[in-house]
Amino acid sequence: MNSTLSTLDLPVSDADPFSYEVLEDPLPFQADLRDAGPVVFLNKYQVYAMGRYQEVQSALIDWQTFQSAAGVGLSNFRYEKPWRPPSLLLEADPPHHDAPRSVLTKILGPREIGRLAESWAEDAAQLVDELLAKGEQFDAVKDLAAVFPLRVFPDAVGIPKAGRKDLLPYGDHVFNAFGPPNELVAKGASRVGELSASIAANCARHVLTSDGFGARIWAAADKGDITEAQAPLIVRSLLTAGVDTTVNGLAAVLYAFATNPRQWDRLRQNPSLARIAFDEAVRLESPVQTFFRTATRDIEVGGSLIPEGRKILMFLGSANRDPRRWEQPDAFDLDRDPSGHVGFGFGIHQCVGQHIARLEAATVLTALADRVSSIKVSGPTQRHHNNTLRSWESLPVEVKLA
Ligand code: OVM
Repeated sequence: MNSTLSTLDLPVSDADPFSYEVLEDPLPFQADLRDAGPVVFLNKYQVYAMGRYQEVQSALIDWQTFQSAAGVGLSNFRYEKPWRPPSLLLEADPPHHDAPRSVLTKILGPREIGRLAESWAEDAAQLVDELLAKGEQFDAVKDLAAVFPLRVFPDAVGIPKAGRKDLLPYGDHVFNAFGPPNELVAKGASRVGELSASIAANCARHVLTSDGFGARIWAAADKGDITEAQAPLIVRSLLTAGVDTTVNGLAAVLYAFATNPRQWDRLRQNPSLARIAFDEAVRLESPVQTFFRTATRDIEVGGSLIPEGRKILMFLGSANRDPRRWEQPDAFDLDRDPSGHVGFGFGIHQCVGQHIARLEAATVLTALADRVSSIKVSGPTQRHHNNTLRSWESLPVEVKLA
C-alpha cells in the first residue's frame, strides 16, 4: 500500500443521504455519489461511503476488513452502547456469527421451505380474491404488500396472534435506528420499550408453536448447535428482518409491474418469470438501501485511504443501479439476468431469508397474474420515509380482470 496516500485524495460530499429530500428520491444523490468517486467522505456524518457496484460488492465479500460486529448502522459499537442487544447474525462476524448462521441457513433453505408453497399459494389466492371482490381499484401496498407477509410469515415462525400488530412498527424503528438519530428515530422512541418487550415475548420457547421456524431454532439449542441463550435472539432476527423487508420487496415488484405494462404481459405469458421479476425489482428498488461496515485496518480503496475503526456506508441501492455494472440500470427488464445484485447483500451476511422472500413474491405474483390482465397506477403514490428502507405508504392501482 502507498503510505503517502492521504485524505487529500478523497472526494468530500456535504449531502445528507438521510434527509427528507434524499429519502423521497434517492436516485439523484446516488448518481452524484457514484460520479464523485469510488469512495466519498460524507462530511455531515464523518463517515466514508461507497456507491459503485464494484467497490460495494468487493467490500461485502471482504468481511475480514469490513466488519459487522461494530454495528451495521452509523453507531460505532466500539464507542457507543447498542440500543438493543446486537443481532447474533447481522451484527456479528466469524467465528461468533457462524453457528447462528448455519442453523438459520438450514431452517430457511429452499428445500425446507418448499413444504410451505402449497398453503401459501392458497392464502395468496384467497387474499387476491377478497381484494378483487371489492373492486378493480385497491392499494397495492396497504391492501396487498403489507397484508400478505403478515398472513403467512408469523404462522411460519409460529408466534401467537397477539404479537403480530407490533412486527411492522418494530421493524420500522429498527431500520430507522441504523441511521443517524434524526426525527425518524425520535418519532419511534416513545414506543420502543413496549415494542421491544412484545417482540421479545414472542421469542420465548413456550409461546411458539411446535412446528414452526421458532421451534426449530429452539430444537437446534437442544441439539447443542447453538446455546439456549442464543435461541431467542435468533428468533428475534426472523421477526425483525422478515416482515418490513418482504412488505417492501412485494411493493417494489408490484410498482415495477404497474409502471411497466409490457412486462406484466410477459409474466402472464410465462408465470415462471415471477422469480426473475422479484429479483429484478429488488435490484431496482433495493428495499434495504444501505448498511454500514467498519474498517478493521487501514485499507486503500480506489486510491483513497479508509483508516482503521472508521465507518463506511455501503449504498446497496446505488450499486444496483450503477451504469458501470448494469446496462440500462433504471429499466425493469425481465430479459436481464439480475443475479449478482447486492439488494440481498453479498458474502457471508447475504440475506438468509431470501428463499422465503422469493416464495412469498412468486406466490403473490402468480395469484395476481392468474386473475388480472393489466395493472396500472391509478392515483398519487406516497413514499414512507425510513433511514434504511426504500418504502411505500400508498400505491393506488387499478386492475382489469382477466
Ligand atoms: C437482525 C436483523 C435486523 C434487521 C435487518 C436484518 C436485513 C437483520 O435482527 O438480525 O437483516
